[in-house]
Parts: sequence; C-alpha cells; structure tokens
Amino acid sequence: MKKVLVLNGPNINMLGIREPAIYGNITLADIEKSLTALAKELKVEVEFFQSNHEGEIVDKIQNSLNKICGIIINPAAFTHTSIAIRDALSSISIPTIEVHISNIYTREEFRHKSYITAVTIGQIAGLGIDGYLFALRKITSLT
Ligand code: CA2
Repeated sequence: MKKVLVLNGPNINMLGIREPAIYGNITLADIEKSLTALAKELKVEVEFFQSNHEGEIVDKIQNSLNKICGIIINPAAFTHTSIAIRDALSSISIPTIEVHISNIYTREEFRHKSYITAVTIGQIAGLGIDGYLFALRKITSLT
C-alpha cells in the first residue's frame, strides 16, 4: 500500500492546549485521527512524525527515500528559517505539500516568508485541519 508521511514541526504538539485564539481548540491528536480516517477511505497508509528538533526532521525526510510516496509537512516555525529542511526535501524529490493551520500571510511579517514552498507542489494556509485533509487527497491522487 502507498504510504504518506505527515510531518509536523515545533510546538504543534501544544495545539489546542495553549493559544486557542490563533489555532482553535484542535489538537495534534485530532488532526492525526481525522487523517487516519481519511487514509482508510483513500486506501493509503499514513505515518505521523512530530518533532521540536530541526535535525530530527531532516533525518526523517532523508530516511523516507524509497519508503514513502508523498509528504505532507507543516514545518511550523522552521518554515520561516530552515534551509536545512528545504535542502532535505529537495534532495529526496518526493512529492510534498506544505500545510499551515493559520493564514501566515495575515499574521506578522516574519511569517510571510517560507523557505519550504519552492520545493513543494504547493502550500495550503489558513484552512485549519481541512488543509491537512485536502493535502492527503491531493498527494494520494498524484502518486
Ligand atoms: O499556522 C501554522 O500551521 C504554523 O505553521 C504554526 C506554527 C507557526 O510558527 C507558523 O508560523 C505557522 C506554530 C505551531 C504551533 O505553535 C503553538 C504556539 C502556541 C500554542 C500552541 C501552539
């Protein structure tokens, strides 16, 4: 069965626990539960990985080679800083979609820049959990 990797970056484990004004009450467990249900419908396997450490995310991307057919990534704050994650995605060339829960373009200016989008198929921002679900549908249809 095809396998999609869902990668979440720093502090996403805190969703729903703090700052519900920006990210709502949804938790990472809720996101993973919804994706698991959709994956069943789409007949695709999903693997989840969340880390607060840039190097661990780079390692996970590198280790995906020949095991994973698509990546959904919310790099969180590393979106705006990480050339290392961008280079890792670029080096493996597995189809990737970038997701953000919030609309990063209506927030602080430092969030407007993504180092990641240029090495992805595209970016979804501001649609909450639905962004992850649409990304799974899209990546499954492409691979
Ligand atoms: O909107 C998104 O999905 C973000 O990737 C979320 C990141 C943020 O740094 C990006 O600019 C946009 C933050 C992840 C969650 O951070 C929390 C902060 C406080 C309380 C709970 C979560």
